[in-house]
Amino acid sequence: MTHELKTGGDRGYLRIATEEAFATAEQLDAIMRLVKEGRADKGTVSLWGFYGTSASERTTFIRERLLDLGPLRIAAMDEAGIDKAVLALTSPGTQSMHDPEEARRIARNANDHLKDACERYPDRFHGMIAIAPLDPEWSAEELRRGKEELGFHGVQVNSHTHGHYLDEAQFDPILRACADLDLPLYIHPQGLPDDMIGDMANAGLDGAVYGFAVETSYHALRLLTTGVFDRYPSLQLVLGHGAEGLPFWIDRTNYMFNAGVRSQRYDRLKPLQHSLHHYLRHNVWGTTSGLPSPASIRLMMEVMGEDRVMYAMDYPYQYVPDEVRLLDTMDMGEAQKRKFFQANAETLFKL
Ligand code: 1DF
Ligand code: MN
Repeated sequence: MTHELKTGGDRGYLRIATEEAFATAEQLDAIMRLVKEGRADKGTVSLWGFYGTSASERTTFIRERLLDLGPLRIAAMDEAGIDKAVLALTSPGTQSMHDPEEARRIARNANDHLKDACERYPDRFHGMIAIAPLDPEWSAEELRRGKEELGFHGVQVNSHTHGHYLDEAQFDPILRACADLDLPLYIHPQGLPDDMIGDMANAGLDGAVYGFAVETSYHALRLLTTGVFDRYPSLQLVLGHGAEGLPFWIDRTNYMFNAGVRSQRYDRLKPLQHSLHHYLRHNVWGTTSGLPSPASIRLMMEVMGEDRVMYAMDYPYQYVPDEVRLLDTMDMGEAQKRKFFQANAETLFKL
């Protein structure tokens, strides 16, 4: 142990964790019912068939901690020196559901439940809005309620909705509401769609270990390459897990994207107003959830800019206080470290 972890800014910055998960009992019950009735997609069966039923130490901890928005979570934050958590309804949110009425009810109740918790701990908890992408028009209204009535700071969409992606025209009301309301759009992974998962679950690689990054980086690239940020230049996209690897790949992605546009092979690939690098530096923010790696963080800062990289823990999926110590002591200027742990999150989420 290098140093004691305390809240309150003893190292010159507060620590704000920006990808922190909670669940509601109603949400988990609905997901587990789909799994038991054989109506969930393969990715959900792989994840929640395990997290929802296993009696292992890890899964018991995760279930208990997801459902808690009270003293257990505050104690865990105190122990890891986390001053504030930006909280979102855990993956897949409502996106495994088939019935729009059920998805709307679960999202609305989760938002009200989170609002109560934020009122109990106003200096520790901040809320992200849950929506029901199955019903984009309702979701746009819920975004307005979430911002104006609940005082929330962004929206988390758990990647695809039954294999459909936010660049598709049906979801435009959601993108438009995010842009109009100035709400950051956090795209968080979930289980892979049936037509993508292939043999990945058999290989044990479908989840947070690897598959999440494949599917979520694909989702983000669809938004970048189809011109969503030319249509909505003010829209701000947030990606976890080192921006899902995009900063590492961006030169090759940009080169081959341009080659694809020039070839006119693909109907959907049209010239954009800017290079893909430009969108990473003007429309995308990256968090370090589950990726406490100074080398990766420096790469993200170099590619995206040091004003766009933020700390996240990914509680309760990756609750490792020693990772906070590692990042406290990474080789980086004081001002830059304060942006990373505190100031960038305050700016983006208007905390
Ligand atoms: C895992 C991680 C599962 C995250 C998740 O949803 C999840 C995991 C079931 O470790 O298997 O949301 N995560 O946020 O990193
Ligand atoms: Mn997460």
